[in-house]
Amino acid sequence: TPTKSQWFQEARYGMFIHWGLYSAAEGLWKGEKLRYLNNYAEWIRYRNRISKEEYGELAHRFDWTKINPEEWVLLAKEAGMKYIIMTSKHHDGVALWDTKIGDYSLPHLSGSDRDIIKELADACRKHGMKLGFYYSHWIDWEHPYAWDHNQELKGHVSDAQFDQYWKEKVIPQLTELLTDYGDVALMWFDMWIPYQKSIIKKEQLLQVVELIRRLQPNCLINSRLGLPTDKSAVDFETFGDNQFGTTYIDHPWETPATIAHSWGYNGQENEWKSTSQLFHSLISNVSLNGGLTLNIGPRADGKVPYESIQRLHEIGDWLKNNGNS
Ligand code: FUL
Repeated sequence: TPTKSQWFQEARYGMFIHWGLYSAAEGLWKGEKLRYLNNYAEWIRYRNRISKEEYGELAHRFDWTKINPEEWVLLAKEAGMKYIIMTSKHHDGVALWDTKIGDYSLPHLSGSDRDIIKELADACRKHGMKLGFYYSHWIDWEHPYAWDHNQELKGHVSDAQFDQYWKEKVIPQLTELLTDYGDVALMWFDMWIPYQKSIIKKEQLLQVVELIRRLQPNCLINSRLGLPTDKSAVDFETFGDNQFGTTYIDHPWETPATIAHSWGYNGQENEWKSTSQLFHSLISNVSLNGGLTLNIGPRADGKVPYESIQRLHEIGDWLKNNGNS
C-alpha cells in the first residue's frame, strides 16, 4: 500500500509562491530601500519599521483586473512542477483568504471580494496540481501577542499572551484553511529554531498536528513546524533556505529555494541564479532522495517577473525532452 508521502517522494519538484502586501511595496518604502544589505523583500514591514496601518494601505495597490492565479498553476505545469505551496499568511500576519478571524486580510484591507486562496485552489483542482499552504505560525507582526523575530516591534511577549495568540488566531485560521478549500496536500510551517529555544510549547505544536490529522488525514506536515521529522508528527524535512543536499537521506526532504534573492517581489532585485545553477540544485537534490521547491514572487498585479518565467520554461523544456511529463 502506498504511504501518505509517496506522491511527494515522486513529485520532487514544486513551486513556492510568495505573494502578499509586501509584493506591492516592491522592496522600497518611501524611496528608501530595504534596510540591511541582502534582505528579503517580504520582510519590509519589519526591517523598515512600517506601522500596521501604513502597511495595510499597500492593499490598495493590487490590480484586480489583472490578477489570475490560474496563470501561476499553468506556469508550474509548464515548468514540470508537481505541486504548489502558497503563502496563506506570511510573517506580516495578513491572511490572503477571506478569513473570519479578525479583519487583517487581503480581501478586507483591499475592499475586494476576491479570495485568491479559493481561486488558486479551484485552478489547482482544474489542472490536477497539488496545493499546500505556507502558514507563519511563530512570527506574526500583526498580532500583539505573537512572536516578532527579535521582539523589536512589540516588546516582550509572555507565554500566556502567546497562548492567547495561538488560540484566537493560529488554530482557528488553520481550521479555516483545512476546511474551506478542499484537499490540502501539505502544510508548510516556518520556524527555523527548535521549539525548545522558542516561545512555542510542544503541546501547542501537537495541537496543530492533531488538528491537521483530524481535518485532512492525507496532508503532509514539514519540519519547520518545529518538531523533528518522525512520521507521527512531521512527514518531511525542510532544509534551510537555499541549502542543498550533500548526502543521501532516508526520509522525505526538500530545499526551499529562490530564483532571485528575495522570496517576495523586489523591484531592486539583482541576484538572479542561472538556469544551469537551478538545474544543478534540482538534480543533485533528487539524486540524494530529496526535492526542490522553487520560488516565484509575483508582483501585486499577479504577473511573474520575466526572469523567473524564462528560467522555469528552460527547465520545463528540458524535463519534457527527457521523458518527464
Ligand atoms: C524564511 C522566511 O523568513 C522567508 O521570508 C521565506 O518565507 C522563506 C521560505 O522562509 O525563513
